[in-house]
Amino acid sequence: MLVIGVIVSALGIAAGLLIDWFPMAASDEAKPIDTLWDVLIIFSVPIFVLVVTVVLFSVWKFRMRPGEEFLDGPPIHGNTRLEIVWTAIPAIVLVGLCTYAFLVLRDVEKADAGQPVKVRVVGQQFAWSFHYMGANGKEIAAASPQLYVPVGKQVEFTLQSKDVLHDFWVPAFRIKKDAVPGIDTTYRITPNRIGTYPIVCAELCGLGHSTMRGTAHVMSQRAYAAWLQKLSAGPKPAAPAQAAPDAKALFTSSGCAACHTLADANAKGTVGPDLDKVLKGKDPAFIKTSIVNPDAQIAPGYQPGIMPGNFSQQLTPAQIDAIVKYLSDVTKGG
Ligand code: HEC
Ligand SMILES: [Cu+2]
Repeated sequence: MLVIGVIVSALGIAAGLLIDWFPMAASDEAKPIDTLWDVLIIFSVPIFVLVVTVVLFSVWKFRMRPGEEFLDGPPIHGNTRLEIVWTAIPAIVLVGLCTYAFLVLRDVEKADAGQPVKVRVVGQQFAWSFHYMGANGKEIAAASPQLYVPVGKQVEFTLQSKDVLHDFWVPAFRIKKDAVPGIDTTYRITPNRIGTYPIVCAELCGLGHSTMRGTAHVMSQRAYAAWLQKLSAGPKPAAPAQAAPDAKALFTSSGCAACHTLADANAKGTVGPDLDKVLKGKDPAFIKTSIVNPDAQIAPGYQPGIMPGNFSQQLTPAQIDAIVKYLSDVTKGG
């Protein structure tokens, strides 16, 4: 049994360490967390194997044989030494692992010297928005629908929610936390790899939960400064001549495509109505109201409160008009 146990444990640990459990790591916090995970695997696999081996061995060795149906087991009154050993060893292992986990937590939550980059993250069914501080120390009026952070600088997120519980998570950064209506929660990470990484909501928050996704851009410090400059300068006025081709891209980038089907934009979302079908013969005024005030009239078979009600703030009036014209044009035929 001992030989089998040792071999299976070794195989289990090897498999546990070889499996790529986590996505690409893009923050300083990821490494200690991933190492903690590996150490937990090294300790838990042999304990799992030991327990399962003893159970299987006992089932086989002490099983009831024909003719023993009415026999009682031998009267055993405990074994003090054995009980002390099997209580003490797990207690020592647990206290050790908890201490180690606590040290990792303290390490990943440590504040760097100097001011962090502060980002206010607001969750709302079913999108994130990101609010930044301007050079004058005031928050920039325009929010960003995507996250931009500089590489190599600690970032402090303050999480808020406008409606229900959400949970802000960039798996590449590893740490996540709930956004709770009415209170601010915070956490810090230090991005250490330039690239783009998915953002997900990790708390079931309604029918559109699975579409509550975004993109985190980790940029060089110089590119970040330039981007922030652009954000504080405000949105560029939309050029009317470009409105038509832009609208298709807007339809996808504003998140409409995640919930709606629209053949022209190659969108296959099924959370909301199929716009190719329901908008046929509808006038632009109806389409506009459906976007800026979705709960004014609910499409048959759907529920209110699923389509986000804040597109009139997220998009400029020119962008909304472009989407309305685009939807009206592409759903006319057929
Ligand atoms: C989270 C999912 C979701 C997103 C994102 C979303 N919608 Fe909707 N949409 C819905 C649902 C659900 C309905 C049906 C309920 C209602 O009428 O409000 C709907 C209804 C509509 C309607 C009315 C259809 C009808 O026949 O009444 C239009 C038009 C529409 N959406 C356009 C858009 C556009 C344009 C965008 C992007 C700017 C968008 N939607 C983003 C879920 C979504
Ligand atoms: Cu959510």
